[in-house]
Amino acid sequence: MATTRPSGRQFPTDFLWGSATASYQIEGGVHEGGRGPSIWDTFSHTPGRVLNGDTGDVAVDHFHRVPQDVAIMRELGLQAYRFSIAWSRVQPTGSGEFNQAGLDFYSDLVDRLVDAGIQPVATLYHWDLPQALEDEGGWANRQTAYRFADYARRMAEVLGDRVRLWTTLNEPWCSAFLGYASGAHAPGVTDDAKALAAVHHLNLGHGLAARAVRSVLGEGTPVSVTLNLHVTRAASDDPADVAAKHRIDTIANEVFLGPMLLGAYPEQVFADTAAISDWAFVQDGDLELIRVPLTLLGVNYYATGLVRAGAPAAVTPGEPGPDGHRAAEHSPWVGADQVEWLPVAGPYTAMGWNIEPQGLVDLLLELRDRFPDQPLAITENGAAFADEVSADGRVHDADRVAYLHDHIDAMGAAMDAGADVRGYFVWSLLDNFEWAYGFDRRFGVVRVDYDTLERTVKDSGRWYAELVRTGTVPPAEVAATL
Ligand code: IFM
Repeated sequence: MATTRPSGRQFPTDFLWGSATASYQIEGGVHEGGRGPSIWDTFSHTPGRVLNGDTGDVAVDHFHRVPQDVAIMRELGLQAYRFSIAWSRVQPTGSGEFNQAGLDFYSDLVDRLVDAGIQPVATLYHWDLPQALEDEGGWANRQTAYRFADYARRMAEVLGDRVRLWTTLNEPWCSAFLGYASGAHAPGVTDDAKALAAVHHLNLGHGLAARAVRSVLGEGTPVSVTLNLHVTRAASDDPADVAAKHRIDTIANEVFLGPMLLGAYPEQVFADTAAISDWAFVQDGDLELIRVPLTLLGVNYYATGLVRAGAPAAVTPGEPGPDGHRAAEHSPWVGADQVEWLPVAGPYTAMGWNIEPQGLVDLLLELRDRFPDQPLAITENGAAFADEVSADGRVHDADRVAYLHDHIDAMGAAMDAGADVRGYFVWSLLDNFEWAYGFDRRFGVVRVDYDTLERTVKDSGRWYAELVRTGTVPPAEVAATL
């Protein structure tokens, strides 16, 4: 894949460059150190749920390889590392007793990062809910939001002296709609009303957890949330197509941006979902709790979508759907059954996602216009490709280098136009368990051999290290020579 944008853009010296991972995707060690089961253990061990029957039992064995993985980050010169905490590792049933071995695991990780000069950025929830809480209704149960805040408070007490930025939730859209509507992700529930309840309880959990962290560490404590804001385009100017896009914007983005940043749900969502839910789970005072000042709004960006008015086309369960998500028999698009997703022009990554850096510019400029005082960070961006190890032992992942090159330049262009972006985290540090696609899709800038668990820095990792070192976007072609 050729690059489409220029090299050489310079970033501010205080811009933060990092990488990101998530607990279930990398840790393994699922039966060690007192960890309790999470919904992803249950889901991945249910036949047919994950491609090839893959599980995170071993994942990439990060649980046993923290020193090595931190050493790789240091070698790459990373300034920050965004990791997530497996709730059931530190509190096996999601309520009650905490597990000292689990707390020690993350405390050791954070110590090693600090020693290596890497800022720890902790995400409290990246999809691995303790199974015991799911047994009580999971995110469809309001109590989960309170349990989440209790857990957040404890983590602030244990790690708060060293963690530089707290993130409450990663991509709550996925937790709610892939988890409880399409069922393509854990816990695999297909109940639209529960998905909407989950939306609200995730929002409430965000607000309560942010407040809990700040109650321990002080009001000025840096807190963020990470959203996978969908960049969706209408197929035409026809008002029906524009309305279809608006419907997706509402259920994909506004149901989180609204309460978290503006203190209200968009009125449209109540109309669009009236046949499914009366939203009686929104209680007096909830919206005040949910809206907290965010130090950073985390933005995850990968691709764009295209819609028009009409009945959805049939999808093949298990295959990438035209909306970019793994298709299932049930749609994740609650209240949007008259919206048709259309294929977007390529090129594509191995996820079937279109490569469109301009989508990132458009997204950042929209956020600039709507929330001019809200600092942003790109908390995930990256690409899956079917990498191979070359005869020279290296991974010449030129497609990934080109993807990163173009998206990082696009981010810079948006910053030049006034988007207040403070940092960028490449997804992902390591090849890892890509949820329902198992180990079949590789996102890492560091290769993991899934037989030996050996790590090899790919050309993209070398290129990214050069970017971090110089603060300037290197030409993509140099990657193979670094
Ligand atoms: O691997 C995921 C990550 O866990 C959440 N954001 C998208 C990534 C790629 O699908």
